[in-house]
Amino acid sequence: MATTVLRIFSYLPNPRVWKALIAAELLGVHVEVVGDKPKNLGNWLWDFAARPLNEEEKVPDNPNARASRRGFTGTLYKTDEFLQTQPYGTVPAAFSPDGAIGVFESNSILRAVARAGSQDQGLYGRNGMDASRIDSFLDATLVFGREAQVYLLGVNDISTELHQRMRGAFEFFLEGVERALGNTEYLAGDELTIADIAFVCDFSQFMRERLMRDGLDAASLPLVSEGSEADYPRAFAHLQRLVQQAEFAQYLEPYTEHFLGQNTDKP
Ligand SMILES: N[C@@H](CCC(=O)N[C@@H](CS)C(=O)NCC(=O)O)C(=O)O
Repeated sequence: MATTVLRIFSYLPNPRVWKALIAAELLGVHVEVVGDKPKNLGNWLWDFAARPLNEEEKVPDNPNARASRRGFTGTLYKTDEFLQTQPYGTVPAAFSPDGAIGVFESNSILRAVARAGSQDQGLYGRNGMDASRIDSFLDATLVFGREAQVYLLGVNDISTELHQRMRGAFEFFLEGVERALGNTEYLAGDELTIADIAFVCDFSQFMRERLMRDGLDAASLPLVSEGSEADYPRAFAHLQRLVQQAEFAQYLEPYTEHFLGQNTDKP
């Protein structure tokens, strides 16, 4: 049994958690995952020792009761210890195996897994400069991911401003991806790295917009990603190729079927 390098608490399934799980599998390390469906996470104690709450604990005067901040509504039960290790109080929330150190932001959780593996595997580059280039893509992906989060949470009641902002972020991000893939086989060079893992998970999450057309239709706005396969062929081919790789496929094949399905070239 591989060593457990991290514990993650989150709603499940969550593409932000898949980043860490894909890296763990590629590196042969183990990440423990604890959590529940998104709608059930309000009935959980958010803590290193996360657990479902008893009925009598789900009361407004529970000292752990806090107003949700982003992506959730209503009350969440977060312990003081949770907020000490997870200052933004978000999930996925990762912890060192003893719970002493909190790691937050899914790209940083991904980095933590990569650092726990052997450098010989090259997943976080083979030297400091490689790692810095990989970090550059991870940061660009986070900026895109944040825009995508605001957009997807607001898509049912979309404004023209929000739509335009997402369109700009989408084009900016994908132009960079497309250009990078014109020079190298993978995003950050000629090997698979965590930059590719973050790209696949965050970009696939954004593509959920194609399953959320109602709000756009009501506002007579097009999909931000309308026709983008033709504009960014390398980005989509890269995504498709990685989604077919076993470590990615178990999570991402069903998740991307709605836009890659018809192109998937299976033996
Ligand atoms: N950029 C962050 C996003 C994390 C995030 O925003 N999580 C939200 C749910 S989507 C959360 O935990 N919200 C807690 C709250 O509403 O209090 C990441 O990649 O980990």
